[in-house]
Amino acid sequence: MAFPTAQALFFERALLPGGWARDVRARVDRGAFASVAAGARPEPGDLRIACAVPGLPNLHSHAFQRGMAGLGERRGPNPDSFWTWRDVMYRFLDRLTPDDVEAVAAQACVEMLESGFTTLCEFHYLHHDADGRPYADLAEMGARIAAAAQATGIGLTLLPSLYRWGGVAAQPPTPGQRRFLNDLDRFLALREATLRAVAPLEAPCVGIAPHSLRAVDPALLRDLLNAVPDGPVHIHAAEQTKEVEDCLAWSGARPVQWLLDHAGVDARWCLIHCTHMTADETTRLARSGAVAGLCPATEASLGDGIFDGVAFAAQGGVYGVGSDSNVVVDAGQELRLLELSQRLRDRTRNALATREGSTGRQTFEAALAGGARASGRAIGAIAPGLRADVVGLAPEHAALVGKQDDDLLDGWIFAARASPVDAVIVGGRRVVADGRHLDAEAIASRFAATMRRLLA
Ligand code: NGQ
Ligand code: ZN
Repeated sequence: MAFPTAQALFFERALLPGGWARDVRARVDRGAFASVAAGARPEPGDLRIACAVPGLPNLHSHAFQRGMAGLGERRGPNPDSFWTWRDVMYRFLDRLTPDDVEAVAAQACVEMLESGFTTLCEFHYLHHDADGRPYADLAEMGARIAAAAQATGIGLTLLPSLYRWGGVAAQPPTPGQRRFLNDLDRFLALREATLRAVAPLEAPCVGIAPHSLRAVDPALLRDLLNAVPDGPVHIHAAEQTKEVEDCLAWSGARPVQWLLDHAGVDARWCLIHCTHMTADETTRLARSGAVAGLCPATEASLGDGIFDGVAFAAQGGVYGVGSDSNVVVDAGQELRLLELSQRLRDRTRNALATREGSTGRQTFEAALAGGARASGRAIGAIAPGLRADVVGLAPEHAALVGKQDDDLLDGWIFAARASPVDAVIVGGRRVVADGRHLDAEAIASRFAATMRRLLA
């Protein structure tokens, strides 16, 4: 679908880097803001939005998992855990074809956009055919993620994942992992093919994602970092206590500690989850400039635990949010659950705010900055030079009506039942109007056909 493009946007109210402004006119050139001026007048042809905030980056997703949302909620014969969920997930992905992945990913992207996410950082490890053999195009599956992003208009950072082992200390992979596996040489070829696959997109980014310290060994991680010296590096770390124990038994260090000690963790890095850290790891991670990639809805769903956001934020740690397993896809709800989980644990209120004032505003701006850093794209604010990614909130929505400025963000994040996101612009192109993605119907019907077949 060709999305309508705007040369200029006019916001009655907008959240700019310096705070809320009125009557903002933003000119767009090749998908980026060319100028942003407050106190301006609208001109004919401007795309008008009542209340505009920057689009949020979704810094961690496995899009195909949207197809199994709600299918991991049955008690089994043995105690259920993250690891039994992972078995369900492996069985679900066993039969997925490239067409299936594209259909499911497109639906996930539509839902992301409708909820206020405008960039998808896709942590992509489902590379090979069902028998574990690579496709003729090594990046066949990555190309389907790119196709879904292109079809829906969402910005894309594609993070092909290097997955070599089945557990720490180079344990052999299990059959359920056969579609993920590569050695370094084939991974680097896959990455080249991924670069070609994303080339038709607007301002794409390709990073790397060593899956976890369970899936790569130290020498492989070092060789990977040497081979790809620039761009985002994402890795899962310390999501489950078993992972921490296994890592300690193998190396004498906890996962985040090991990475900080050995991997050169800096602002290029995004460590996903970091649920289980000591106070020392929390301080060191905050100082490293790396992004903590938090996925509160999935972390709750999988029974991971609660990230120490209060200490991390107080020490200037950089964080953002992701929808990970896509069990729910909702930008506002991720921020809500992030804050509420801290309150539940500590029996406090306004836990993640590091200064007086709106918690919604502070967590929203944190997630913009952290998500932008993790994405490696020029995004995260309504400012010249950055991608023109904007979310419009409906001021008449029940959770927003009568409110001003920061209260609008708090209303969205903490008090809305249905999402108040009504307009979404990505790279200057309108992809959501009146809360609906412009191609939502066709994408939903492809998704429905795929799901009926998969679940029959
Ligand atoms: C993943 N998901 O890669 O999809 C993982 C599960 C694993 C989350 N950690 C697999 N939420 O970590 O081994
Ligand atoms: Zn993940």
